[in-house]
Amino acid sequence: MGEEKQGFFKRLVSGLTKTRDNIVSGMDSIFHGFSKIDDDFYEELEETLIMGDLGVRTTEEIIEDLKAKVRERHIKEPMECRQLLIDSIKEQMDVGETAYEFEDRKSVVFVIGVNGVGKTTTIGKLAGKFRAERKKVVLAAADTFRAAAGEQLKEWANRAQVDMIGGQEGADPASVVFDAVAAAKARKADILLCDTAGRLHNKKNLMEELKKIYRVIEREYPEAYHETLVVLDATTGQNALAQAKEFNEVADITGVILTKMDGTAKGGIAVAIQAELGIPVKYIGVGESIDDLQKFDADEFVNALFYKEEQKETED
Ligand SMILES: Nc1nc2c(ncn2[C@@H]2O[C@H](COP(=O)(O)OP(=O)(O)O)[C@@H](O)[C@H]2O)c(=O)[nH]1
Ligand SMILES: [Mg+2]
Repeated sequence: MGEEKQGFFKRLVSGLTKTRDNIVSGMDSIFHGFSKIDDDFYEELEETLIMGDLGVRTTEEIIEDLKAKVRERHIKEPMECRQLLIDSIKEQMDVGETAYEFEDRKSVVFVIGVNGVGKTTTIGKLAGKFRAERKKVVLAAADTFRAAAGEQLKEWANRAQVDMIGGQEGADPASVVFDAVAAAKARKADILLCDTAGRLHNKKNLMEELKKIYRVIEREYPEAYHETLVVLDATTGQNALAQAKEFNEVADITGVILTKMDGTAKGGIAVAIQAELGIPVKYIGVGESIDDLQKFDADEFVNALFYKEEQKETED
């Protein structure tokens, strides 16, 4: 591992402490506590995975896969199931090539999600990241529902040193996007990031609003690549999964951003979301400051989750 990568991995490991305590400690005591692989063993594993927020459906698939592997390979020792289980979880999370294509293309990124999940903060972090990569970024404050929302995004725009296009409180979000597209074109921006209001309580409205905005983009900015990212608060566990499903019904979600992964024991929800919806988790939020956003890599995530201190010497 390169130094940078190792630092990143360590941060991931420490960020997942609570999730690891929640899932992996329980699992390791099952692996140690059972002397043979029987129904009770599988049942206890299943319970631990469900308690760890991996979701009922994903858990069942993981256990079935584990059983098949144990049969095929004539495994007898419960401890040998640890690695098999890790492999099964990784396979469940496989969504093919995770696309970060938009990062390298001229693109428009829509950020949606219910109130308080961390949309505005995440846009600020993304702006900071792209700006550090010397990309030209424009922000659109299309959350015109509250004046404070535009002011909050403006602060992030200043912090990240990028331009922001806003509108009056109550303005039509599509008209803000229209202005932002014009600005992005005029300034030859690489990425236009759009903040939206979190109103899911009226699905039909949201769908209509998004359609209207997409029409503006298609007409005014046909050369841009589209990305619609839904932001979910990891601390809400199963509720985050339910929100992802609802948003997926009204919009073509191309990715998920899981925020507040710092200090939650419910990080296992990343597995459930990716396995059940087949939509990649692209970034995770691990704090409130501008650098607290990481690219998500399922394999690395599972490795960090199952990381043991004694592995350290052999990997260094
Ligand atoms: N600990 C932590 N807090 C976060 C994270 N992302 C956002 N927040 C906090 O969540 C709260 C709501 O964020 P905001 O961006 O305003 O949510 P929005 O309503 O979806 O735009 C703020 O207090 C943020 O600082 C994260 O990754 N970790
Ligand atoms: Mg906001």
